[in-house]
Amino acid sequence: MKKINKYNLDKENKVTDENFFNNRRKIMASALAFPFLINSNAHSSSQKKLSFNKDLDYSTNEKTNTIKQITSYNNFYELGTGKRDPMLNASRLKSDDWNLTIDGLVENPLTLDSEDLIKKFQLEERIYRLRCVEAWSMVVPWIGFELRSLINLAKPFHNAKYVSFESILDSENLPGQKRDILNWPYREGLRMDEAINPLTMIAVGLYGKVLPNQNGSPVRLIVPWKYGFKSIKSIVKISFVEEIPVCTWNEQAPNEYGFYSNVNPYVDHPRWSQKRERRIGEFGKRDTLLFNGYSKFVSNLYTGMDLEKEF
Ligand SMILES: Nc1nc2c(c(=O)[nH]1)N[C@H]1C(S)=C(S)[C@@H](COP(=O)(O)O)O[C@H]1N2
Ligand SMILES: [Mo]
Repeated sequence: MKKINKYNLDKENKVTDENFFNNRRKIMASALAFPFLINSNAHSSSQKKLSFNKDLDYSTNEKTNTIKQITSYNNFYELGTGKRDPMLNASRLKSDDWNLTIDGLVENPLTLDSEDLIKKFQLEERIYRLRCVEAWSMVVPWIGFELRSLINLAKPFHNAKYVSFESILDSENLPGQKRDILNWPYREGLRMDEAINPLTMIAVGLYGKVLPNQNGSPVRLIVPWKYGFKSIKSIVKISFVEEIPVCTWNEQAPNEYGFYSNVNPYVDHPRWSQKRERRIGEFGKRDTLLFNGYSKFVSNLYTGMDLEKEF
């Protein structure tokens, strides 16, 4: 039985500490030296620009993937199962007149439209690693706000133990939903303490502009220490619930995808290793880090848990 303390957390923490320390200056420096990175023209010119602060506490200083890589190599099964399908079918996602409903065990249920999502919260840019369970990774400059700001607004009751998320259901337009490849709509969930962790983010943009459709327009979740599939796209509903919520990939193959799905090089997927990963745009592979390198911020959430059983 492997417990969390056997993973040599101190060593992991030291490595991430150094990374995060080095970040602070480099982020500022690269923003000054390469302003075109922020005004990339790979987003269509019609896409709305966002104003935001740059986060210095949680962002990585690693080289960001290009806007082209981030928008042409995607997982978004509603738009098809191929990596280029989400880009090719992007216009099939109807993201105008969007409403995000927050309900369940809350004092203050509310509905936010696209304008509210951009205006109601102070937006910031967070450069995070995204590690897909398929063993590739990217570094993305997301723009959004902490999920806990939204949670504070909704005021969940004490018996709300989990947060459940639901994506758009539109089988008329979304090509992937014409087939029963998954049990639609796509659903995900977090434990309340994971949801209020400051790393957990609601993203409304990337590279300075609103989200491209293929990346989950107009609003998605980002949980950087978990495998990419937890970061649910194009959310229409967030519910506060008492019982552990249904999660699409867990429901699909419970022996392969657990509820937690924390990035963990010591627990392999039953059909492939999770020890290494390919950063999109690079040759060769890198070592995968426990909690995707975010141990410092999240390892305390799992103290005493057997991460091999609760994967
Ligand atoms: N609604 C929905 N959200 C989703 C998915 C999906 O198929 N549908 N795929 C997930 C997976 S497997 C990954 S790796 C990430 C990919 O995000 P990106 O395409 O923005 O890099 O989105 C996640 N969110
Ligand atoms: Mo993924």
